[in-house]
Amino acid sequence: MKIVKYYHHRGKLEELSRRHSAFEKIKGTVNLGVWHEWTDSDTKEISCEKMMIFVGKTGYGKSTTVNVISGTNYFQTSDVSSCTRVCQCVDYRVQGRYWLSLGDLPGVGENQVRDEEYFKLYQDFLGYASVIIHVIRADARDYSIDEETTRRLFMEASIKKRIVYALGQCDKIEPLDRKSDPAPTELQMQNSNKKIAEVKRVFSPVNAVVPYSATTQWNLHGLTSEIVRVALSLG
Ligand SMILES: Nc1nc2c(ncn2[C@@H]2O[C@H](COP(=O)(O)OP(=O)(O)O)[C@@H](O)[C@H]2O)c(=O)[nH]1
Ligand SMILES: [Mg+2]
Repeated sequence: MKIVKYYHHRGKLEELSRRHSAFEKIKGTVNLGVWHEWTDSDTKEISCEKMMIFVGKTGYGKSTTVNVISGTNYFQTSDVSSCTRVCQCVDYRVQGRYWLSLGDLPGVGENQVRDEEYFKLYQDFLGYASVIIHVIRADARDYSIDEETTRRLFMEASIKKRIVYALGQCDKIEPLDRKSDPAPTELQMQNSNKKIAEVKRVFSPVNAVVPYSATTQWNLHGLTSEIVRVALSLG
């Protein structure tokens, strides 16, 4: 299996943990658990990685989420067309040759031919990823493509326990509110909790379903904490 990723940035873990303190916990773990070996095709340098990949339907906010978590603008985002054709990453050095990598994969649900290509791409990355963040949209009513993704790729117990369901775009949950405070109102919270219950019923997740908004950054820390928790719980 040959998988290809392009990195936009290689920095230090501190860059990330300054923004989201949960990532600090990765620091002392280089001698523990599973790290995947990776050979850079250009430099032939061998590194050990924990990779966290973002998957899901196109337009759900995967690229926006990686941008706001990393505090970068490397990942192109779009309302109209999917921008990502390969796995694009930002990498952070934990220590020595140990790296943490955040990867943005193309979104499915654009058209059938492309979906087949992307499901294959997801499959190739699944064995390699420490955490799989399946982005679902809080204001979506139809989960058919998300269910198909789950049915085709995420049924095995060893994969299921690595998935975090990220319930994105919570700022769009009804009833919409124009106030400047990013925190959802009481009524939005109630509807968000109903959505979480629905996602749990449809997908039977092993780990938490985390509501958040990439645009307002509401509960982004909740999301990064759960991602790191899953990464460390699996070693
Ligand atoms: N209101 C709102 N819009 C968002 C949020 N996250 C992403 N978007 C918008 O949704 C569109 C698609 O986002 P993108 O990151 O390109 O989705 P991707 O195809 O899953 O990578 C863009 O116009 C984003 O600005 C969010 O949390 N709230
Ligand atoms: Mg994208």
